[in-house]
Amino acid sequence: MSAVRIVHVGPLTERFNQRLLQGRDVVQLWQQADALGYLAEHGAQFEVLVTSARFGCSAALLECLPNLRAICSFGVGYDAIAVEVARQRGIAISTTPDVLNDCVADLAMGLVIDTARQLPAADRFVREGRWLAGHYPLTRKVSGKRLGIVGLGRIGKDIARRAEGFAMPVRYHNRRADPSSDYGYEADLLALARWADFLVLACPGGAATHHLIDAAVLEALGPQGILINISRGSVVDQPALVAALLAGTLGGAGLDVFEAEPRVPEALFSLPNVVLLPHVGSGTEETRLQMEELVLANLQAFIDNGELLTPL
Ligand code: 8YV
Repeated sequence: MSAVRIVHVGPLTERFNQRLLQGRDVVQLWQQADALGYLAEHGAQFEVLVTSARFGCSAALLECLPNLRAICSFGVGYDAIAVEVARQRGIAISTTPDVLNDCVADLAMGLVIDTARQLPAADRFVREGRWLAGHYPLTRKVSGKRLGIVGLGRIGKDIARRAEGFAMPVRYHNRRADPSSDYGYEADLLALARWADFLVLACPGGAATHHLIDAAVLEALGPQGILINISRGSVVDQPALVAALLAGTLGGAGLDVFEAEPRVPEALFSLPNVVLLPHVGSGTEETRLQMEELVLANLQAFIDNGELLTPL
């Protein structure tokens, strides 16, 4: 049994919860009737915290853990982790980058096609017997259309590579141009939205990108434009998005993430040009297993030699 005490803040799969327990001194915080009361009494014992992109780690939680040295998170997003507070205290943070790029990029392209060709609505049309009464309306072509990417990071680049297979010209918007990329850089997000047929959001969440996609960007994308979001719901001004879709001033939206997950605006449920997914970007057996392995490998490396494998 390792001497390092670990606090596990939110349940993942039962398999992961059990693997984490093997040979380690782990307290599952969600099993405590009064988690904050428990931490007020015992918080000083913990050196490592295990969490996920969803559960994160707030500044208030960090305050209860005066001797914490590392946070190992399941997921690549860290917008729910109080990163600045952790940095100031010298707490190391690991996430699970790269292992989920394929699945998230696959899902982004899936949403591009599903939304433009209205596959879920066409499927409902067949299941409800409506084909017997007439043809499904025409939809929009994907191949050769212009794809704008907001956030050309690791996942954004994998989306761009896939889009090339569909002969789609790609341009991107980042805070700064990426010298390692040959794709066209657009410093002005509105100009990218005006140019794009599809605007795909692959940037991190958090304060720096909060409501980056506002009513003006949606208007620039326009009645033929389609918004795809596989990053974070907070990047989009969701009421503005709903209003644009209901008014028909935006052509469609394929969304895997929402501002107040798992709550999704019901006004979108009946729109055939909107595809709604329950945050499943990385949600395949293969990828989730690799994410698990990487969390455990980070944890073990930290316990063994004080170093994380994939630090932020
Ligand atoms: C999470 C995610 O893994 O990686 C991320 O940032 O959003 C997902 O892949 C999932 O929500 C579990 O926390």
